[in-house]
Amino acid sequence: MTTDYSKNDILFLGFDLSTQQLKIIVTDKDLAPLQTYNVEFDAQFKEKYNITKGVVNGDDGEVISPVGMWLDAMNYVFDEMKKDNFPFDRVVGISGSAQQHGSVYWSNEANELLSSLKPDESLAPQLGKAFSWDFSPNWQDHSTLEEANAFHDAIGKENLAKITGSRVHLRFTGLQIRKFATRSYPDKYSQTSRISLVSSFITSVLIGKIADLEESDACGMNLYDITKSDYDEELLALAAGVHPKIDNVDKKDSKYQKAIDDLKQKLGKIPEITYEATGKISQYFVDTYGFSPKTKIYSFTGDNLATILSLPLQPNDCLISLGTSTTVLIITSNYQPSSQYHLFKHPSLPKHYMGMLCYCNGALAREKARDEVNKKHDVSDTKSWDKFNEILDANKDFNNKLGIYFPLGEIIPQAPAQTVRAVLEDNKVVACDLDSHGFTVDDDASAIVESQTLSCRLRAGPMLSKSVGNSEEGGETSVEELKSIYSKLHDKFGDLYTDGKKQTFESLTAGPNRCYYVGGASNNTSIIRKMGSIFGPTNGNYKVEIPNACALGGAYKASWSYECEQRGEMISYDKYIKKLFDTNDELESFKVDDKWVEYFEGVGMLAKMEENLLKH
Ligand code: XUL
Repeated sequence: MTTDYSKNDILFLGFDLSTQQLKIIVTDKDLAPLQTYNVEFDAQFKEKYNITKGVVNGDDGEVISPVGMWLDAMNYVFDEMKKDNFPFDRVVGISGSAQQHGSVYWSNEANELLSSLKPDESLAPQLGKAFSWDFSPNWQDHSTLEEANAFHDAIGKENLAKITGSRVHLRFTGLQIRKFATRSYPDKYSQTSRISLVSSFITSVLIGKIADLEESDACGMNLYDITKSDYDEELLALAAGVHPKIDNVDKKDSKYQKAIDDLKQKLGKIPEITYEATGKISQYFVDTYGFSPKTKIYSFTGDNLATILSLPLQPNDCLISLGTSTTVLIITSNYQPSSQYHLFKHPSLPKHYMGMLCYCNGALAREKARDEVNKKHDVSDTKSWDKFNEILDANKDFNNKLGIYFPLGEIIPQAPAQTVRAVLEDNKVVACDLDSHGFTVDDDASAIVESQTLSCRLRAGPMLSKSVGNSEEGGETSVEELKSIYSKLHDKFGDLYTDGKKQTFESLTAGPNRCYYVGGASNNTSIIRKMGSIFGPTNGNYKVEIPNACALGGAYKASWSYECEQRGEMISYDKYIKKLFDTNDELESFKVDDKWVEYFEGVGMLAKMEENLLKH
């Protein structure tokens, strides 16, 4: 379908380079999405690159993506746009997103090759020699257990989270670099002139020279000290394989500092978050596709970071993504790191962060509970949510029953697969089996949604702690009442700890500003109403559909940056993006009673249950 662009004097492009496809979205200056173009890697490049679902699976959990395939994908999508008579010359700004943590290894010839590309010829063959390795570790890679142990032993879990915003994760770039430099390809490492993240790799191709890393995406490396806004030298030593304790290299040995400086130079500097363009589009794209040479390229970022740019999110807002897994993204000015979640710098709001909670057990666990409910009630359509929802709707209040439903091993809290049910009896948390202590299969329906939500809400608490009492609508419980409820909770359960941290009055009583629900289960009204009543945002719950969130976030980053540049000053991103409330029909608000305070007992129960669970 051809789009009529005659009314659009200026256009923006947002890229999303994900594991299985490259998508480009076109937006106008009013943030309206006009058209999308994409290429599925398996559909076009399966044989050429020997991929399955966009990646090559190697031994020992190695998962890698061919870099040449990404270049082919860029040509493919731009060629499609050209066939569609897309007016490239109207594009004034481009930004976008890419899968996080992946790294690209450039050779010494890279800059020379990037800046002298011949028009009308494909990128991949021309840039064949620009890489010291033709692959990029994919975020699904789990071949770095050895490196994880090294980081862990040297720095410790909580300490690493404190410095870099995340504990050790197998996919994180620092570990991948250590594996590359010390174990898999030491030769190629020494032939590497620069290392990009996937996000800065595309920025580099578009501007025709190697671009700096983008600061928020750089927080996903386990190398960057977020509070100091600089690399952590000890972490660089680990990645470069010269750590005194782990690699037995003496700090006085000249090799030590040389290796650190060398890696620092390979990674390049990390400029702070900015609206300023990284550069103008390279001559190759001007000549091959007809872009204006004035087209600005604004730094690309990670896909999760771009997602938060696609919605009118403000500080203290939560975006709850209810897919196979559950992910909660939180906009916060509180740097409260924990080994249980991630913190990244916010890609467009200085002095703000994006918190990210990732749970493995989301939809699958709820589906299991639904199946059992349907079995008990002889529901003929075994996949129907009607009975489950009926139970959920009937149970508006907390009824002292919770469960830990982990059909898969869980990340938050880190625990093996298990199911634990418990009731509150005489102020004590009593573990029980099904059909004992009054805990029935029907109770699983409420207990699973309540427990999952409580876990998210609890972990979000410390990040939201400055938000108390900021309701636009008013009417929240008074501080005195809250204090008395909190002290009763304390009398009952004593000090409550989540992930080894005390749940304070502030962290418990802090509330989100707005909550947005996306993904499969957000279409289940009963589930999101229950979740909304526990999250208790002060300014409303919204269900949204954002099918192209990462690409859209990229396009909005471009249009915000462009407007800032026009005005010569930074416009606050949350104010800029607020106009989406007027233009986006997909933002559906729903009202539910705020039951959070009533769920304080649930907080106590869950904390005690997790304490016991983690002892296993
Ligand atoms: C985030 C992560 C994934 C990828 C997916 O930490 O690894 O969400 O970014 O593309």
